[in-house]
Amino acid sequence: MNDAAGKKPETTPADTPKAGSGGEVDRPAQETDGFQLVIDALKLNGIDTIFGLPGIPITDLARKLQRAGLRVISFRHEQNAGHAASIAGFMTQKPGVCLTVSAPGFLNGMTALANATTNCFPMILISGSSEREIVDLQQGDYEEMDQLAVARAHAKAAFRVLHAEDIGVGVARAIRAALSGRPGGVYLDLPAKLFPQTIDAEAGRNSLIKVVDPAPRQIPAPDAVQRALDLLRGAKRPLIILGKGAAYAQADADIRALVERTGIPYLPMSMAKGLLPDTHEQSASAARSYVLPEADVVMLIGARLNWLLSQGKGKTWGGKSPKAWGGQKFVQIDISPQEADSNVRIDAPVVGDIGSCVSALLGQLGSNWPKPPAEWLDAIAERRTKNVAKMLESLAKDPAPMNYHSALNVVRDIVKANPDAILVNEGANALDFTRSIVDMYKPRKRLDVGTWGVMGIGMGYSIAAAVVSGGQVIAVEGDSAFGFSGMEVETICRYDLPVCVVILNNNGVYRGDEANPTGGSDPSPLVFVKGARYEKLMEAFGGVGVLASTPAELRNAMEEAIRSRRPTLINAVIDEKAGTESGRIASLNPTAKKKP
Ligand code: ADP
Ligand code: TZD
Repeated sequence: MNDAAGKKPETTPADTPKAGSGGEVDRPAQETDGFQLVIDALKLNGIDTIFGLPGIPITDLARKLQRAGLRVISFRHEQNAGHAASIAGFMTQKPGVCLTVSAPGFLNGMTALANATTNCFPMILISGSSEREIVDLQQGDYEEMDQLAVARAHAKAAFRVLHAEDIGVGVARAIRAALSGRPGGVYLDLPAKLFPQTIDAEAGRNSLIKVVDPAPRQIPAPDAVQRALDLLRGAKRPLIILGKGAAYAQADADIRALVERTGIPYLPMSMAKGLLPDTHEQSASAARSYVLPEADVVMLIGARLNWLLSQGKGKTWGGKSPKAWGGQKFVQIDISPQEADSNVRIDAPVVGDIGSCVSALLGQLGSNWPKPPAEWLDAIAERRTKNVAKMLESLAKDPAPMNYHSALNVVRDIVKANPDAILVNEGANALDFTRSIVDMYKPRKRLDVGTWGVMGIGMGYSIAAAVVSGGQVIAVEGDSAFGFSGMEVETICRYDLPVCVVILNNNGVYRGDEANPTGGSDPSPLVFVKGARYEKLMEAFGGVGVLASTPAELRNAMEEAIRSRRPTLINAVIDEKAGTESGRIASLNPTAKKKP
C-alpha cells in the first residue's frame, strides 16, 4: 500500500516484529529503522529523559529508549507525564519530552501541552498514531483520531513524520519550535507505520540534525534600551516586576545586579520568587497592594499583564473603575515582540531575550544611577514592616485544629532550613497562603499552577523536579488539588524519589463544611469524605505515610522525610472551616460565597 504522500512504502514483511521476539525488529546491520532514528535524533540533541506511558504503538519505543540509555519515567496517567515534561523544560531550558499512545493517551497529554504553551514552557509531546489512511477516511481504526488537527489549536507548532528519512528533520523542527523565541509546547505525531520502516543506515545517519543554537540570543536594539532607561531614570516611584520568564531565562546574576544597582523595589510573580531571596530588602511583596497603584513607572521583566496582574488596569493599579488606566508607564522586557500593548500601552518595549536585555540595560546604566526617592522607599518599608509583623502574629498562633497559617509556619521554617529543596504548590487557599507565607531563597525553586491556575500539576511537577534536580521536593497540596494526580504516589515510590507531599486537608474544595441545601443524602459538590486517610495511599506502595494533627507532628514528619529522603505523604489535618471560596481570586467568581 502506498502512503498518503505517494512515497514508496519502506515497511516490508521482513521488518515487522516476529512473534515471541519481544517486538524486536530483525534487520541487517547496514539498515536502520524508525525506532532507532527517533532514538538517535533525540540523543543527538541531548534529550536524556522521557516522561510517558506505554501502549500501542509506542511500547517498543519506550523499551528501546531505555535500552539506549535514556531515562524513561513511566507514569500512571499521561497528563501527569506531560506536566512533568513541561516543568522539566522550564527547569532546564531543554524541551521536556512526553511520550503517549494514540487518541485517548494523546488527549490526556494535550492538557499538559496546552498548559506548557500557555506558560511558555518548552515541551514536546510525541504521540504514536493510527493508520492515516483509515483515520482520514474515518473507517474506525484502533484509537482513531486526527491528532495533528487537534494538537494544532493548542500547541505552538505541530508536525507529523511519515517517512523514516524525515525523522531527523521532524525532531529538529520540534526542538527549534519549542525553544526559540517564546518557548512553548510542540506536538510531534509519529504514526505506528513509521517505526518499523527501514532505510540504509548511512542515509539514516546523514538524515539526522543536531540543532545548532536552538534558542538564539536576541539582542535588543540600543535605542529601545535607552528609551527604557530614560523612562526609569525620570521615575519618582519606580517598580520592577519579575515574572517566570525571568526565572526561565537563567540570567540570575544580572537580574540581581540590575535590581540592586538601580535600587528599585521589586515584586516577584509566584514562580519568580527566589530569583532574589524573598527576604531581600528591596522586595515589595509584603506591600503589594500599596506599590501597584502607587508606582509611576513599572518595568516588567518576563511577566505578562494578564489576569494575574489585573490586565494592568483597574482598581489594583489605582484606576478609578475596573477597566480604567491607573496612570502608570510601562517598560516591558520580553522575547515576544507581540506582547507589548496587549492590555495597556507599553511606553518602552524592549524586545529580546532577558539575558541580553538585562545585560544591555546594565551596560548602559552608567555608574551614577540615581537611587529612587527616599520618600518612595520609606513608604514601602513602612508598609512592609507593618504587614510582616501582622503576618508573624498570625503565624505564632497555635489553634486546634491547625489552620493554614499554623501548618504553613512549619513549611516556612523547613524551606528556610532547606533552601535548595524545590517547592511544588497547588490548591486555592493552599496555593495563596503558601505563596505569601513561605519565603523562597533561590531561583526556580517554586513551581506552581502558573498562568491557568490549573489543578493537577502536583505529582507530575514533583516527579520531574526530583528527577531533574536529584534533590528534595516538597509538594504543598490542597486535598482537592492532590486528587487530580494522587495515583502518581506509586510512581514516586517506584522510582524512590525524595518527594515529601504535604496535604493541607480541610475535607473539600476550598473548605469542607458545606452541606447539601436540600437536606438530601448526597453531600455538597464541594466536600469530600471527612477524615480521609490520604497517608495510607503512600503506605500502600511502600512509602511513608504520616497523619499530622499538630504543627509539632507536621514538623517532625517533614524533618524525617528530608533526613531519610524517602517518599513521604503527610496528611496535615486542618480546620474544615479554614479557607474561602476560590481563595484570593474570589473577585473572578462573581457568585462566590463569602466566608461566614
Ligand atoms: P508570570 O506568570 O510569572 O507573570 P508570564 O508567564 O505571564 O509570567 O510571562 C512570561 C513572559 O516571559 C512571556 O511573555 C514570555 O514571552 C517571556 N519570556 C520567556 N522566556 C523568555 C526569555 N528567555 N527572554 C525574554 N522573555 C522571555
Ligand atoms: N479543575 C482544574 C483542572 N483546575 C482548576 N483550577 C479547577 C478545576 C477549579 N479549582 C480551583 O481553581 S482550586 C480547586 C479547584 C477544584 C481546588 C481547591 O481546593 P483544594 O485547596 O483542596 O485543592 P484549598 O486549600 O481547600 O482551597
